[in-house]
Amino acid sequence: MQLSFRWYGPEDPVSLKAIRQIPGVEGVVSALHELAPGEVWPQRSIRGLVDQIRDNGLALTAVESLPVHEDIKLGNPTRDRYIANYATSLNHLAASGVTTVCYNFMPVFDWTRTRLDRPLPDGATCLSYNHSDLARIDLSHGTRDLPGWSTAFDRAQLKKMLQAYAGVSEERLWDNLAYFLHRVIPVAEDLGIRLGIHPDDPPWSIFGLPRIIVDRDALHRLIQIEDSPANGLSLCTGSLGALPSNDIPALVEEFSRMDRIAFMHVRNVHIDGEKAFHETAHPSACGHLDMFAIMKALHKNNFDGPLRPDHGRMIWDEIGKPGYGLFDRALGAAYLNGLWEGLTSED
Ligand code: DNO
Repeated sequence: MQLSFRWYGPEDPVSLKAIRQIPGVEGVVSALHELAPGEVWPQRSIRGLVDQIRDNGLALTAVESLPVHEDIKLGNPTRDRYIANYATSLNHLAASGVTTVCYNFMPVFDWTRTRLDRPLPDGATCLSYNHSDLARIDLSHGTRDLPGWSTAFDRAQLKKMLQAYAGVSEERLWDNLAYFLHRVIPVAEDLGIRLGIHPDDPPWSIFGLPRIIVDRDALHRLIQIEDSPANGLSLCTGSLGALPSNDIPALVEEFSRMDRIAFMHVRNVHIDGEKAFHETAHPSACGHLDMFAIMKALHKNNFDGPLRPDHGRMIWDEIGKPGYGLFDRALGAAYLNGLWEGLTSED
């Protein structure tokens, strides 16, 4: 595996220098965050990002994310133009040596939580989700009251977006995903790029919107749409792990054996009840996932793609982007590196 760390670009309060000082971390996962979904990623900007990372002694091990425009998810007639742009961006990324690209197919909202600062008994804070709290959020005046999304949509924009999805069933969304993959996977394959879909987080419908990348059946259906190693997964243990019926070590074992994991997000989660969870520190003892079993499955199947610790708690009075501070993620990286060293030295 290539141990990596998410970096939000020059605006990130966590510097490349700090990331380089985390033992074992070889690279960062980043994106051109200033561009809107659907825009072509210019060669020059990609090269600038790659050079800046390299000048700091690291590599760009994956792009997270190259976002999919809503018109593609909706199946609107304009989608062909955005798919062509996507293919152009893939070409430009390949020209700069990028080989792993993460994306998701969640309508309107990416990851969603109901609290960004839930206090834990030890004084840390974490991200958490409770479906009944979500149900109480009033979207009639936009996303104002939705944690993490407060400035994303005003009332009119959100209304329009939710109305557009009213006619999109889960099956329609699958059709739209297949339409997209039939066009971009052959391009990625030719370029030597692996696309990895990120599961829906949380893995169930929110606000009546369809969400489809939620469990083992969905992952199988996805990889069969285009039977190519270029059509892979960004397997996120915490997203899928919010559903106790998802056996995470078994999924990691199964899909890494098939060589369909392009990218790994490894974090732990504590289930608080039905459709309710909070995020914990990475070690197995802190949550419900068996992190050793996850790393063991990857090791056994010679996983050599990028892997990153995922969200961290806020600890040691750090102030930063919820889920993406330095300290707890660095502890996560060191822990995952330790598990890996243990596995490797047994070879
Ligand atoms: C959350 C992340 C996601 C992920 C996208 C990938 O912290 O894992 O936002 O980057 O869903 O497209």
